[in-house]
Amino acid sequence: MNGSSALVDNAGASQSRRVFWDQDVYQLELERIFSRCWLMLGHDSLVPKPGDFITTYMAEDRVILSRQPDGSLKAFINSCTHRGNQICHADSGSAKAFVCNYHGWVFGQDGSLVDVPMEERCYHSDLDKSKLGLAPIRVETYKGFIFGCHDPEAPSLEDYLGDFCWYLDTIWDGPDGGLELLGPPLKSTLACNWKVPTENFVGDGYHVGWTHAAALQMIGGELAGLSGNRADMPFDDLGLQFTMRHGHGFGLIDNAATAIHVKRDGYVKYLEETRGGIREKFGPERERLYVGHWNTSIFPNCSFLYGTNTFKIWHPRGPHEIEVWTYTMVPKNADTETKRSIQREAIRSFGTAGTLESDDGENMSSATYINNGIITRKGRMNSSMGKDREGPHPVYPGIVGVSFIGETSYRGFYRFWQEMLDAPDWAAIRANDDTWDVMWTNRNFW
Ligand code: UNU
Ligand code: FES
Ligand code: FE
Repeated sequence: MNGSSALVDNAGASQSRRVFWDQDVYQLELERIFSRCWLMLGHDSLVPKPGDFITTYMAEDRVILSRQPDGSLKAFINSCTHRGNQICHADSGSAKAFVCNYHGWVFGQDGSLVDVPMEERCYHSDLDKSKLGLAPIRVETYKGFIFGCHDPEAPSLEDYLGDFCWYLDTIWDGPDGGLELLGPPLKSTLACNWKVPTENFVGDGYHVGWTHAAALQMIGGELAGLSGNRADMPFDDLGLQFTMRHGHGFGLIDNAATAIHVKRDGYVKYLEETRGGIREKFGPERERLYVGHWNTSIFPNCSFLYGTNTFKIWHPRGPHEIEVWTYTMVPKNADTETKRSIQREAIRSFGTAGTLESDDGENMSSATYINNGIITRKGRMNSSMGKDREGPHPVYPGIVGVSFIGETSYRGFYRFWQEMLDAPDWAAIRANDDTWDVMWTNRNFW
């Protein structure tokens, strides 16, 4: 498909509404995106000791992530190789083995089948246990964040994150030891397509002053000026927007990292005390990032706000529903009270009933369900803002848009989404590595 009938039209910066609605698009996403990309599983801090495990999802597949006796990590499908029952029903814990409820097959911390009730009497040495371990999943970590991937042909996690590592290091490495995730996650369901919150977090600077007008007034601080899109808003000087190979991206609001924090000690002080270390370690361009607020998505379905420090996984549940898992991201070496105050503010703003979270929820649902109308569904959505005001940048990797309020990272997200849907395998995606950004590089904006 091309032009106006394409799901994604890169030149025209528009998308078919079917991307939020159609069951066959969703099935293709499960096959071509969720079965082949690196998906966020968690963080080292959630499984610190040998034997620790969490259960989570990769799209709709249940998985177990388990810390091994040697400190490494393994992940496997949480479904018994006998008759398929779900094995582990706990959200997290510590276990020497996982025992299936149904007939009692026992799987080790590494997912191997280690014991079968009455094995000799029932199977007469005919059962090859070595072939009946839980289906393994590739696991790799970057700066403590744990990802899983089903596709052996996918690039390494570091290559998949690509240029985004340069940005992520600023906060995932930080001044001294990086971040941790505070769980257990808050869980809620939202009646929306998984890409609506993902696109919102990757690059929707436009909605902040409008959707969140009342909340921003209540909070005050650096973002109060955005409330209601005031005419004196410094449009082009608010920050920048970034998109990368593989669809990751974020929007930066300068000097606003701690904007949602009502209390001005604790985290605010922590960032002031540590920004010098960031300048030394990473240079002034990344010190700018360190003291700015980020709204971010890691392709396909993990998002976070740095500064606000809410951390989200949008688990799809069909095309029209998601389960939202919300953690809090905190600096590992901050003191306990600072961590607790970051967590309180993150949950107050972007927890299940958070002031800003609830502002967004109705839009997410409306942007999805409106498309049950057959005529409505045949229309398109527009993401053209700032289209001629972006490009490769002399300092910042990837493609950079000139204002926080723009749709650069929307365009990058949907460009790669379509590429993944079209590509038969990772070899085909790799073949585009040198040319993925031609829609930007043929002009020299910066
Ligand atoms: O809604 C958001 N993504 C947002 C809200 C971003 C920054 C501050 C407040
Ligand atoms: Fe943007 Fe309605 S104004 S969706
Ligand atoms: Fe929002």
